[in-house]
Amino acid sequence: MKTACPLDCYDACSVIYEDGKLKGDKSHPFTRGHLCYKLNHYFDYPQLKSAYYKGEAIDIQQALDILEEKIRSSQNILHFRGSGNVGKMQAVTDLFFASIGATLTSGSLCDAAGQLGIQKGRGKNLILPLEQIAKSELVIIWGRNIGYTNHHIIPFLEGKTLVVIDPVKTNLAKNAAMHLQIAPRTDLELACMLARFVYMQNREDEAFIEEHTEDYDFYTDFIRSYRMVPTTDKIGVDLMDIATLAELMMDMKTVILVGNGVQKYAHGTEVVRAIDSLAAMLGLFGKEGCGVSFLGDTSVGLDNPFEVQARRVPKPEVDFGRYDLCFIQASNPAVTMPNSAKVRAGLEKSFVVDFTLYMDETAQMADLVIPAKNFLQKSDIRFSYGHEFVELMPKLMDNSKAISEYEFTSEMFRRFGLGELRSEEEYIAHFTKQLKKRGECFLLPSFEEIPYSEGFEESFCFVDEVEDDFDALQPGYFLITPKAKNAINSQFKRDPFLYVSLRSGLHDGDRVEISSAYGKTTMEVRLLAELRDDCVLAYSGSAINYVTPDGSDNWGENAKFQEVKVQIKKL
Ligand SMILES: Nc1nc2c(c(=O)[nH]1)N[C@H]1C(S)=C(S)[C@@H](COP(=O)(O)OP(=O)(O)OC[C@H]3O[C@@H](n4cnc5c(=O)[nH]c(N)nc54)[C@H](O)[C@@H]3O)O[C@H]1N2
Ligand SMILES: Nc1nc2c(c(=O)[nH]1)N[C@H]1C(S)=C(S)[C@@H](COP(=O)(O)OP(=O)(O)OC[C@H]3O[C@@H](n4cnc5c(=O)[nH]c(N)nc54)[C@H](O)[C@@H]3O)O[C@H]1N2
Ligand code: SF4
Ligand SMILES: [Mo]
Repeated sequence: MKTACPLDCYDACSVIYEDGKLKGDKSHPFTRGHLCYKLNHYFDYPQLKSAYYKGEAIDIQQALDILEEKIRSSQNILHFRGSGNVGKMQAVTDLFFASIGATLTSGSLCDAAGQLGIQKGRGKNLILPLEQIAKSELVIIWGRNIGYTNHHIIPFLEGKTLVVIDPVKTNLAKNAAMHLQIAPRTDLELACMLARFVYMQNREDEAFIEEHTEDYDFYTDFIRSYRMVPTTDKIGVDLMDIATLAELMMDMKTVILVGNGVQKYAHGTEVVRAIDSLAAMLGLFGKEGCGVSFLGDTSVGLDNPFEVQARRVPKPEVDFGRYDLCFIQASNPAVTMPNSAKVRAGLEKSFVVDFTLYMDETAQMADLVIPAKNFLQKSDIRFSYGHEFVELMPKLMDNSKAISEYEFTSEMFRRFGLGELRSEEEYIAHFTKQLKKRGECFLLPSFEEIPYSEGFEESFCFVDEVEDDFDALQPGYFLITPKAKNAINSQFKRDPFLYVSLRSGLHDGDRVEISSAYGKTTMEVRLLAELRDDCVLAYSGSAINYVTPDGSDNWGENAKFQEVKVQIKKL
């Protein structure tokens, strides 16, 4: 029986469920028969078997009675939905919470900064199809750790010249033709330096610039405002290496795989826009074997029945303590949101309902816990932000001890006299009928073999200014906080350690206090030879969010986990 992995991952694997086991789908052009640790160990992490009220097991109907009463007596309700499961049916709950006047969220903890940067340049953030990646000659992996987060793409990179831009010498960097181990937070400067080399040699794509872009002169003024020597010093790599990479880009069909890592900053939007601008200068859009792939926007061209008008608060700015009732769904903010001390103080103050799969930190703090069905126990459909395939996720088994998001919403509609929801099948069909097809596979509604081959809706708009007042020279280490190999953020096997460089003076097993202007925590140290001396690293899902900054990036949409320097003290 075929379904798909529900996790928030580029790969969106097609999954076969057979004899109680989850296996990769050999016939799928992308999954090619392999899953990863997370799905291979899915059943090692048992889901909740009951609802809980103040720590006592109760049945689901009682839990819904309590919730109903609480909603009726609350003035100020928050609906906070995370990315524990990225199936489209997750959002059905928005219909209910919007109808009762609750506050929903906007923006994200994830990729909203980069997404906006792309929209400002290209208009739409279209997904680059795998075929174009496979047809490229040079692949630049820029702040994306594909060995951990996107490993099914590796076969598509075979035989290509690989360049990695990452402050960490990732496994892929070790095997790449070139690794630019830049200082964190210098990607915008690097993009501008690369563009300067192209400009100096008059190797820009003049026809493309003429036909598809505007204000190129402002862009060239902008890149020339970065002086070569001080900027290269800041980036922390050899100027010759930057020149060499520029040469490669001028000569080869280039694809850039941009990851989440470059945009966890206040100016993340401009960072991604600067990378896109470099690509536009070289005419990398609308051509075979070329393009820039970020976390793509699956909502382009999709009519989504769960899109609602509602009052919204930007996700990174949510203060749980300001609501009488916080309804949290598919998220573990006690761990995954920045500034954990503030998040936890807020959760303690408010009445918290957690609709979730596991008894995680947020569930342990919740007043009421509602057990969710897992992806095998409900119907859904999922898109990918990394490739063009869409997967159906039919219900394969039942579970009377948990409730699906659809069932929950339908019951709440009934209790609050909001009328009948459309049937679950109708909603799924609403999505399915918009898909394109190739053989047996479904493709995104916005799928184009070569995105932007007809140009952009409006001219491409280059970056020409950036607001950046972060003091990179302030004392302390840069914090790198990426994704762990065997976890999806706080789910599955977390990695709790603080990684430090060999020259940090610390040893494996040392306990340290790590602190910043936002808070502090203690962690156990592991040495990591692959790290620059000016950085420390702790994975998503660890205790690191005690030191990360809350609040939004400059455009008010995204978290900025790495906009901070941290101090380390041996205990
Ligand atoms: N330090 C640091 N923090 C980060 C990041 C980072 O890189 N570094 N990354 C950020 C990013 S990019 C993201 S996307 C966020 C993600 O952060 P979250 O949205 O909090 O995602 P998860 O940690 O995956 O937690 C998901 C929860 O969803 C529940 N769940 C799983 N499946 C279902 C389901 O089908 N139904 C329901 N109702 N619940 C379900 C699980 O019980 C789990 O507790 O974390 C952010 N936090
Ligand atoms: N195994 C696993 N897979 C996952 C997830 C997971 O938790 N675990 N989470 C999923 C989610 S929610 C998301 S959003 C995606 C994100 O997946 P990716 O796009 O891979 O993002 P990250 O792992 O956050 O960071 C990627 C790389 O950016 C580097 N980096 C950090 N700072 C900088 C910088 O300033 N400049 C540059 N150039 N590089 C920098 C890091 O060292 C890291 O190697 O992964 C998804 N897939
Ligand atoms: S987490 Fe990603 S790689 Fe692992 S099975 Fe799911 S989609 Fe595939
Ligand atoms: Mo994410």
